[in-house]
Amino acid sequence: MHFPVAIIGAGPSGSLLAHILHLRGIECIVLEAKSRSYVEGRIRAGVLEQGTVDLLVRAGVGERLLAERMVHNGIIAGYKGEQHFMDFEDLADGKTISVYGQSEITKDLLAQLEADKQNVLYEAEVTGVEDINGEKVRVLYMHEGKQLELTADYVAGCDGYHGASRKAMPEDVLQVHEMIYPFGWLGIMADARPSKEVALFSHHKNGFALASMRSPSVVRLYLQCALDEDLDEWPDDRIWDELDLRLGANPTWKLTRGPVTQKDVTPLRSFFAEPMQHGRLFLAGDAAHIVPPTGAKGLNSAVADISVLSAALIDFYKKGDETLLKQYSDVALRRNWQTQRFSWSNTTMFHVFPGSTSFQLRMQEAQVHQMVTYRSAGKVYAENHVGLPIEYGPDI
Ligand code: FAS
Ligand code: PHB
Repeated sequence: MHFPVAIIGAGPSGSLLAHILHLRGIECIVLEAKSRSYVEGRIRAGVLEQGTVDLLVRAGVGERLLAERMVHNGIIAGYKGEQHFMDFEDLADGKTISVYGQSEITKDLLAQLEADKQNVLYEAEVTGVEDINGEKVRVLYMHEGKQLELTADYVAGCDGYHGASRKAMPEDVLQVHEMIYPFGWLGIMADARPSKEVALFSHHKNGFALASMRSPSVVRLYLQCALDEDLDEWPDDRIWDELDLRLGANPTWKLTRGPVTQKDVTPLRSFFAEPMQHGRLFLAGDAAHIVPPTGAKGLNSAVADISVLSAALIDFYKKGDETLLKQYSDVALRRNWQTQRFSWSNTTMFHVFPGSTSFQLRMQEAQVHQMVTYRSAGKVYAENHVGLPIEYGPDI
């Protein structure tokens, strides 16, 4: 079997790419290691940049998103028990962010691919990508216990951090840059009414805390914790008490509590690989870069990569123009370096590093103070949070 484009992974980046290529009649196949229900059931991101919403709507898969999303016109930044609203509509020229679960986006995309009878093969784990500098790329995969192979003009590696595609990049070509943070996030999902209109990010001497949401009746909250934090040490009441403390509860405001439905610890890491293209292999999303969730950039930067990669593949197959295919890595990296910077600076501003001195804590508080007090600093923060412009979008 030969395809113009073989896509590895049916997460948000792989499924969106397949859908956009289908809209322009470019044939492709998606190979996904897991079952459809497993992929749809993964609880991950939930905050969408304006650019992500715009592309999903333009691609015709935004109807439920627009109907069910919550629109946030800013965030609240907390420090020293104070809470300061940052008005993004004022600071970022009317742009907003949307809350709509990643699993919902994945369901919408996979349903559309099925409705359009697109080639999505589930439980088909790719075990190797070869001849990426040849005329045709060979993709080896396991399906129903059989080792199979197909070829493609181009391969899009959308298989996440642990996937096969990045491993196919020659060692003498690929450079990786990484930072493992000395703390994690203890995250809970709970059935409760959100206690604020927008997300509340808070700096506290005990560590960072974040109050976010998924819907008017489901909240998602996080506490900075140790990487090896023992969840047995954290009964629900202790979590709520510590969240209230770090988020600045006071006689007139405290969190609305409810049954905790999910509890987990997530490590924090900054990682990116360059280049994002070699030969006929293109990396996108978590396959090329991981950001700590402090800026909610993971899903959004994956979609931004797909915006550029789909535009490049459409230019090639519809106009025979390879220019953007050749520029893909430079263009995608230019924006990813900025989302990496924002996620790293947000993480270092709001989290308490082990062994921090009182001077370092004061400097963090001064940084948050600067951001919520001086318009110039507030604008830089807001423009990054709502999402930086995406240089290229698909002609659809
Ligand atoms: P994904 O990892 O989503 O998709 C890759 C797909 O490839 C998967 O379906 C996988 O099964 C498949 N695959 C892997 N290896 C394969 C192989 N060899 N063959 C075939 N298929 C293969 N971001 C935020 O902005 N906010 C958050 O709150 C947030 N929370 C997160 C929580 C967790 C636990 C994790 C891991 C990430 C979180 N992220 C968050 C980041 C997340 O949203 C990612 O950025 C996003 O899923 C990236 O999408 P993809 O690049 O499509 O990769
Ligand atoms: C979330 O809603 O899960 C969320 C929000 C903002 C972040 C990270 C996660 O920075």
